[in-house]
Amino acid sequence: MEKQTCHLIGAPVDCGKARRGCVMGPDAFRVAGLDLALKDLGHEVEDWGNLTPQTGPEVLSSNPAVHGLTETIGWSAAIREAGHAAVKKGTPVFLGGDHAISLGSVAGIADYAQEVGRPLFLLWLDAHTDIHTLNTTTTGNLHGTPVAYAMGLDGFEGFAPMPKVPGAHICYIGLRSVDPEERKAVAEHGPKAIDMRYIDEHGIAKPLGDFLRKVAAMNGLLHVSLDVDFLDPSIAPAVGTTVPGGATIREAHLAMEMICDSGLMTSLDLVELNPFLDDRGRTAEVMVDLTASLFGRRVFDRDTVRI
Ligand code: 4U7
Ligand code: MN
Ligand code: MN
Ligand code: MN
Repeated sequence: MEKQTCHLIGAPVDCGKARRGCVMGPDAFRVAGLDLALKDLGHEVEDWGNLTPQTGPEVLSSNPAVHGLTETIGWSAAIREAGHAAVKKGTPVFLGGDHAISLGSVAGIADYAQEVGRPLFLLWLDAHTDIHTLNTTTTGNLHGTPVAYAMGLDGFEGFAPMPKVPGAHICYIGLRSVDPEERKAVAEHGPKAIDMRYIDEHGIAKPLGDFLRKVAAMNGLLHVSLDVDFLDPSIAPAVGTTVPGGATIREAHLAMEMICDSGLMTSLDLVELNPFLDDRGRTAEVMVDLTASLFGRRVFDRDTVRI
């Protein structure tokens, strides 16, 4: 992999759900040695520290379940601005924070994609589809909404409009918890939805390879959003929304290695790590190891060792 300049953008967002702790996520990634892992691989690392939310007028949703809306809108604006500035200079790595950070990160990258006239693709590695609008969410947890916002679905009053990402440019892998309203949205708007059943039967390489080839054929930018709950809770317990039956450590590393080999990834979210729930830092370490695979760590260099 070519040498990259990685811009670490701390986004300690904790308002996208009820259970607290993701506020400590960015610092846990640092403590687990994310910067050193990237430097060891020959990349340059610039740590932007932790962002703070912008302030604005209070916004109320007509859905009484929705909470943390004004704060989330303020975070989105700050993350969007930082992401847009960072992607012009290198590879942004957004350190969450809960998945509400992607309401900002994807928007910032979409702004850039529009400027340079290239299509943006999203690879969403998650147990969940995160495709609720403010009208369909029953929990009111905004970490369950960033894909709907990216696609330009209605019901995001109060959020600045963003350049739309078409459903056909989105691929989920790892799904195993999808709400009825979300199932309808996926069927209607067409993101590719690879669930765990599909991975059990066919493996992860085939659908991921197909998607990466599509991104390459269209000269797309690729934003990867890695939710801790993509992984099986037995290897990654530090997340509020554990769902059994997730990706194994090898399925996850293979995905990272394939993305790396494609050379297509232009930005990354690491989200939903709740260090308060961790077991001696092991989830943070798994996430750092996966990021290292994404940025080129290998058991063997295939150019020098015959496999
Ligand atoms: B995450 C949920 F109801 N769908 O809307 C919701 F199951 O970023 C979960 O993927 C959302 O962790 C999970 O609250 C959001 C729930
Ligand atoms: Mn999830
Ligand atoms: Mn998620
Ligand atoms: Mn979660």
